[in-house]
Amino acid sequence: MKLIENLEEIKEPFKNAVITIGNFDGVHIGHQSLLNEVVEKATEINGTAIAITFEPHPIRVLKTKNHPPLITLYEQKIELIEKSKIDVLICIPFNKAFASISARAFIENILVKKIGMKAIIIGKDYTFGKNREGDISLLNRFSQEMGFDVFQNDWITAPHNTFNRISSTAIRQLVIEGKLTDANKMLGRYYQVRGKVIKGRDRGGKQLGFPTANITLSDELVPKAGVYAVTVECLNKQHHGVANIGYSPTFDDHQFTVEVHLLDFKKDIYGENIRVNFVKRIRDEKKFSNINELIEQIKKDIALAREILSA
Ligand code: RBF
Ligand code: MG
Repeated sequence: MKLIENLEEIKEPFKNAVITIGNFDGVHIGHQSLLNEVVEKATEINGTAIAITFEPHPIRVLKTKNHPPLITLYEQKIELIEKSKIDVLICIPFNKAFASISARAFIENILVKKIGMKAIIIGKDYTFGKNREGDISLLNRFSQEMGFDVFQNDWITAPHNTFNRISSTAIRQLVIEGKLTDANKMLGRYYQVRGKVIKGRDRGGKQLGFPTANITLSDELVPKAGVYAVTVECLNKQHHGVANIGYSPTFDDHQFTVEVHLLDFKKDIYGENIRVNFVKRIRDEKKFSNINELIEQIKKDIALAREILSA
């Protein structure tokens, strides 16, 4: 996949460009189906499969207060889109000036003239351009005059819970509520956070016998406090583990931490960048009346995590 992070890099239109545009936060199974359709259509017409997205995410630029936490930060989004066999990913630097371009000018000058759009496939609720004027019906109006086809990608329904369709909003909500099994179904993979291992309170190993790697997260979206069965990518290997998210209420330092205990693992990983995949929620965090009760509970958590992760 070719990554283009600046429109100036595009010197001539792509051959038979089949395009999709979106924010693709999470690159969930709905986005994946859209990207697959683009790849299929491009293959049919011997063309170029192109995804266009924006960086930073437009909600970061247009909505300064209370924007929702992103499911995937830029790097992970690129990695996930790359898996879809898209030929070219164009990440348009997004700012207020760009946001003020009319939908018509965006379609005509950028999509058609610069990129060479011959077909576009977008989700039915997607809007773009100044005042969000750009949508499927506007594209349909210009399609003949400007010479491209328009296809609508239908929503994928989510049969298993309260949300009736796959969406980034639904996934954020599920992760915040700790409903990782449902979130994972919508993502088509395990929800992942990334971060660096930092020095903790030096208590897990010494007092409890279960050392934990404490993580400063790069990610914004953190699952609800509690204990989870996880896999951890670290030093180019995948390990099994248990994560604890929360305030460790048995102690009274009231410090929010995200920590993982790796199973059958002894190395020092301070300073390493690691990735944690949330496979399944095990339980709520609890305040124990003594350390031994906490230790007994952690042993049970580990046994359960082993079962979950070996299934
Ligand atoms: N601390 C608590 O106060 N309550 C808990 O329920 C709790 N559950 C944990 C489960 C696991 C699997 C792990 C690894 C840690 C847990 N902790 C819990 C956090 C523990 O107190 C912490 O790792 C040590 O205090 C070191 O920071
Ligand atoms: Mg620790």
